[in-house]
Amino acid sequence: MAFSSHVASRLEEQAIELPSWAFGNSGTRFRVFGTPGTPRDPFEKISDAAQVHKFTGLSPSVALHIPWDKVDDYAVLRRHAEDEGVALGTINSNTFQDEDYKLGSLAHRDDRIRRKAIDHHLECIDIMDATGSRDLKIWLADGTNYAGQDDMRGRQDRMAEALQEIYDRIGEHQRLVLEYKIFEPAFYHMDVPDWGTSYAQVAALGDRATVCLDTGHHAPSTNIEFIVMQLLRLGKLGSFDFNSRNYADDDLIVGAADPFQLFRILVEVLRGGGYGKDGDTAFMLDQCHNIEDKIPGQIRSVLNVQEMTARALLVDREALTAAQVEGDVLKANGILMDAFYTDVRPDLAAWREERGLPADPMKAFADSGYLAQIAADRVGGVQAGWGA
Ligand code: LRH
Ligand code: MN
Ligand code: MN
Repeated sequence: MAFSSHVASRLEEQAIELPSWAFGNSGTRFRVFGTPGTPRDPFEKISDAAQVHKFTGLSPSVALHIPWDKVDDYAVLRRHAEDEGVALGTINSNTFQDEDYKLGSLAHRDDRIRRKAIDHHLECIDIMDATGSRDLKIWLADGTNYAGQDDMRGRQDRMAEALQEIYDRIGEHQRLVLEYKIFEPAFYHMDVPDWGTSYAQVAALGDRATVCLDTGHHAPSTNIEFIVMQLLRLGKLGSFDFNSRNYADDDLIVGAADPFQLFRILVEVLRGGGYGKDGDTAFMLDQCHNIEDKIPGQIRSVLNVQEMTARALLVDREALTAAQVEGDVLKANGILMDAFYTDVRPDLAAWREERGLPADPMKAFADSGYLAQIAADRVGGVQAGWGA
């Protein structure tokens, strides 16, 4: 079986942004295991990210995290990315690694600290102007550890005011995307713990403020595809941070723990008009590779997203609707499962070859010798890590 021309052309619309930090070393609080050839600076991270795009055709842009990817001249970094065949994408702010933010950033009681956090975001917007980025992604580590530690209502109000100041500085073609997370680093409450809070905050800001859904940021057994449906229905699903979780914010390879969940999410994305040219929901990865090689880890990740997208595109929508109208529970479910159980890998290999891409990107990259090359070239420098 080959893909229909409809499925084949819809697959061409896929773009998955890579996180620069996936190419640096990362680990747990127990140990960070380094990889030979790990990038020493943002330029090398982008070169590595470009390899993923070269072998898959799926990842034309790279997200930066500030200050992890701070450089003197962002125009130079932008040109480097373009030379490598990719663009600079989302700018992620960082208000979680500075001593001043122990008790919060945009929700902090202290005017000086709130000012510092707002100014950091304004600087990020300046960087976006230089990099040509559309999205400012804000994830706040703000929260408390103990009941009574602070006034939750006051924190919400201060955060709203600070977000407004940041939003007011966003350009006409730019967006503010607010990410939520149920817990960690705060363990009693987070100031943006769920999609509802993120939605309430961005709805108050305006049209160019939307929600980022990180697939690892929910309680176990949360129906994530329901949230996808609702945010698309409300026109507020700005972006995804894709990754996979077994326990908490594991940041493992997307689709690794539960490919069926990824499939269900993509079914709702397609249904809700969030895919490709239909809408402007950005697909991004937010992952780390603690023990596996990073570039192949990212290649595997984008292929997983592509594979589940292809399966979701195979859902027979007409038959599904008919079964739903008939109230035929098992038939409707069966139609979805038929698509999910279809092995699309041979068709995807053919689809790639038709487009001048390697049928097996994992193998083609392994055969390219790039990993051995960077291991030889990058000796002696200080490797970048998660946080540098
Ligand atoms: C927070 C988060 C957020 C950060 C990234 C490094 O857990 O998902 O997106 O910016 O991790
Ligand atoms: Mn994230
Ligand atoms: Mn996370």
